[in-house]
Amino acid sequence: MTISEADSSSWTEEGVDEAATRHAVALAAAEGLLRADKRLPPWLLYDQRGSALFEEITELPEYYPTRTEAAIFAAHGAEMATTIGPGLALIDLGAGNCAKAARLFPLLEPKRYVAVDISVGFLRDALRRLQREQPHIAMAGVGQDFSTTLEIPAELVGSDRPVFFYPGSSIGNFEAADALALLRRIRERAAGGGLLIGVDLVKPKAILDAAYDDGLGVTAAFNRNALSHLNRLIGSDFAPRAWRHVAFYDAARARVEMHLEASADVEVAWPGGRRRFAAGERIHTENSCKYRVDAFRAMLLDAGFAVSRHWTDREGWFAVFWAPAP
Ligand code: AVJ
Repeated sequence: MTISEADSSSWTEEGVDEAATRHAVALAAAEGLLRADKRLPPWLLYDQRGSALFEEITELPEYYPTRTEAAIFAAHGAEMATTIGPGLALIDLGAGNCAKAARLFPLLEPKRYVAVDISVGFLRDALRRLQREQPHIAMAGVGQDFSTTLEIPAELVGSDRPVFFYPGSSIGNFEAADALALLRRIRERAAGGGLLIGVDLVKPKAILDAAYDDGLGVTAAFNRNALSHLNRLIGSDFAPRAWRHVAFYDAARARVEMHLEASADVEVAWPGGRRRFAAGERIHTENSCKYRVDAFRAMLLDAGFAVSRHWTDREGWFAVFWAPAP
């Protein structure tokens, strides 16, 4: 479905945002609670409140990734633009409020801007505003869960060079095999352009532990909100306050894990399922994988990109890679 808007931005949308589909997907996700390694999908973290809490997280002193990445773009954006070259269609994966991409417009001067996000309502408003400010860039929104499908209508890219933009180290949410599969999917659609991607790097455990378990408890609220979201979607009866936020860096796996831990014995029920949790039992809600520069470069090559270059902050905490797709 494509909706043309009065302001000339176009719109395509898939079923992901329809309430019925959402409900079915969430019900399937709840099956993860019946497994031995109990887990919930990380997208449950991002309803309206979850997205607002994540924005709060990005401003916490402990959460370094957002500001470190922004500093890298501020310091090296001009050089990135020269490296990437002109005539591009910028395809923003997980665009959200489109702010990160918009900050690059003056440098990259894209001919077209395609914003992709699973959360359509948020995106639609942001895009409409942006189109008004930048009438010379052809803008379009695509409502899509690009972790499973990545279909960008060809007319949205036209004859411009497709440059995918995937900031924030969101790639870290995927385990290695899934991350590689996503990079391959992007590569197949990036011919003549490439991928500009932000990646969080391996660093001392104390820094990572604090970044995902902040003093104000914002990350804890963010984590617990996944249960409220699930309750709303499928009618489960989790009491979020009875679950403790647990987050830690596992150096052997180079990833931060987030869990919710039952504070006491509880039984949780939902239409089609129920399960007892003993005090101390955990539900795994998110992984945030950290990379070494060499390992990530190898993954980009494995996905079919040409030799990449990258920019980093002075401490080497975060990296932005440009991976050309010849
Ligand atoms: C949005 C996936 C990049 O993993 O750092 C922040 C999400 N989780 N604090 C990350 C998150 C806990 C964030 N990403």
